[in-house]
Formats: sequence, C-alpha cells, structure tokens
Amino acid sequence: TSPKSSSYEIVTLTTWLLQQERTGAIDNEMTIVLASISTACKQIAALVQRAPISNLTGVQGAVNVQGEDQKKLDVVSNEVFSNCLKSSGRTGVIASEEEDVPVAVEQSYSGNYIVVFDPLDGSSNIDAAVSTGSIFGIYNPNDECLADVDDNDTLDSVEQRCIVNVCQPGSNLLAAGYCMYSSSVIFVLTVGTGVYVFTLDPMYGEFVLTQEKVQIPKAGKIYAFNEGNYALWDDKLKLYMDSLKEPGDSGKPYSARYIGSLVGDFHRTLLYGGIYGYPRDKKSKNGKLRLLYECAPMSFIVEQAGGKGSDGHQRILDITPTEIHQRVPLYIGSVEEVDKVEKFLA
Ligand code: P6P
Repeated sequence: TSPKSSSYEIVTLTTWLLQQERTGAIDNEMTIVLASISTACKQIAALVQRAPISNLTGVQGAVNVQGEDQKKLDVVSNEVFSNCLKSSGRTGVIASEEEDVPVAVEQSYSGNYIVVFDPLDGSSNIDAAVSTGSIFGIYNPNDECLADVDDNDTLDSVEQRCIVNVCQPGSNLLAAGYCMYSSSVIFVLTVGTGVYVFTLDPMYGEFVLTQEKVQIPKAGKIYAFNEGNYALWDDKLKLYMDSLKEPGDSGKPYSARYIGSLVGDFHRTLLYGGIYGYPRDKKSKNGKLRLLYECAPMSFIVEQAGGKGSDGHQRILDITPTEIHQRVPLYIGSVEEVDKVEKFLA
C-alpha cells in the first residue's frame, strides 16, 4: 500500500529511521548503520548507472590511463560498502561476499553491529544493464568475540574468533534489506516492523517512502528458476516443475520470469507473488546462493511480508551457518507456492 497523507507529505528514509527510533523499533546506533548503508547504495547506484561510460573512459573496470588494471565493479562496490560501514563507527565486524573471512572493524567505537552483505549481486549482468542489487543483514553486536582482546592478540586472531560470532541463524537478524539498481533505484528494508519500500528521487538524491507494510500475495502464478539446470535436478523437483506447466483448474499454466539477478527476481516476487528458486543439483550439491548474506536476509524480508523462505525442507531462518560462505538451496516467495514445492520434495 502507498503511504496515505492528506498533504502528500514526503517521508524520506532519514525521517523514517528517526520515526522508528522514536517508537523504539531501533536504537540510535542502528539508525546510523542503516543511514551509512543507504549512502553506500546511492554511491553504488551512481557507479552502476555510469559503468559503460566509466569503462569507456577507463576510470574503472578496464585498464586506466596509468595502465593499471582497474577493479571490477563488485570489488569497487565492496570497498564503497566497507568504507561507509567503517566510517559509521558503529560496525564491529563485516562479512562480505567479496571477503574470504570477516573483517574486524578497528574504527568502531560504539554499537559494534555485525553487518553481512553482498555488495553487488548479479554483477555479471552489469554489461547488459540488467538489474543488479546490494543485499545486507544486521546482527546483534558481537562483543563476546571482541571482548578481552589483549596485547598478544593479532587482528586476524580476533577475526578468527569473530567468524564464529558472524555465523548466526537468520532468526537473529535485527534488520535486513536490499537496494535494487533497475529502472528505478529501490531500497527495501525491514527492522522487524514490516517491509518498507523507498525509491531514490534523483532530483535530490534522497530515498522517498513509496510503499509501507508490503504484503506478498498468498499465491502467485509466476516462477523464477533457471530451467537450464532441469536435467541436473532431483526427480521430485522435475515433477514439481512439470506440474507448473499444466493448465490446472484455472485453465492457465504458470508464467516463467527469470532475470538472472536474485534482487530483481525477488522484488518482482515480493510485489506480484509467485516463487523464486535456486535448487541444489547434481553439480552444485547445496545450490548456488549463500545462506548468510543472500538467503537469510531475503527470508527475513519475505517473512515480514507474510511470505516464506525455505531450503526445500526447513525454514531458512532456522539454519545456523557453519561457515561464512555456506551455500543452501533456496525456495522463496508466496506461502502457498513454497508450501507446494515442499510437498513435492518431501
Ligand atoms: P544462474 C547471480 O550470479 C546470482 O547469484 C543470483 O543473483 C541469480 O539469481 C543467480 O545467481 C543466477 O544464477 O546459474 O541461473 O545464472
């Protein structure tokens, strides 16, 4: 639903965060971390939208005038995200798709939140200007792994201790969201009080509230799977996939929509209903997507919108990662659609 207001009052992300702080949904430290994440997303949006031009000028993604190899956009995006979080001073540890191990942030002087993120998911789509996105999740401060750090501790011994503390189940998430870089730049966020959608107004560079308390339709006849992997799937999954093509009672089969970018496919599923799936297959025993910074944040969001996130048998948010880049199969979207695939896989 779009925000109703008589005077058509514009609510920006900044004012929304302050409202959530006033109601006690989040504290001041979280407000600062989320504001720094939104700043990172604005910067990445600008980089993504100018990528072809920058490549042309050799500013990044190619070889620049000095002949140095320029960084790929997902590496640059990782630096943007990390720098914004570090300068927030409220982040204790960051775990990124682009970092082998979690990084203990020296600059944190308050708050100490754990932030997990995929700075630019779907980046292989950049050259074709297809939607991409940044995905993030925020966990409780992990003082225990930073506590009693003493002189003979090295930074990577602290980081090793922090790895354990980063591996929390998604049910511990305090906040999760994504920024989709598409025809509009869309920032979607939940802090546990429902799902809110903000659209970047390029006129003045602010995220403006455009939908509040989004509810995903209970069912939807759109499915997003890479059917190119059909031959590699379990037989039960093949039966499920075949069933979507039968007209059924409604007389109409499902429609296939697959962008090849989780954030784009998820956002459409959130608003229109349906299901996105990345199953395990004979080649990828645990599927392709990462639990910590892709599946868990998206599952927190979808549950806040009345949907469901599953690995085919159990709730994604109940799974505790055993290692940072652990992969899990993902079925996410409308409750009735995820229930349906779970029945086939039982
Ligand atoms: P495939 C992008 O690489 C990604 O991680 C998701 O954003 C996307 O949904 C999926 O992988 C696409 O993978 O194997 O279908 O190309």
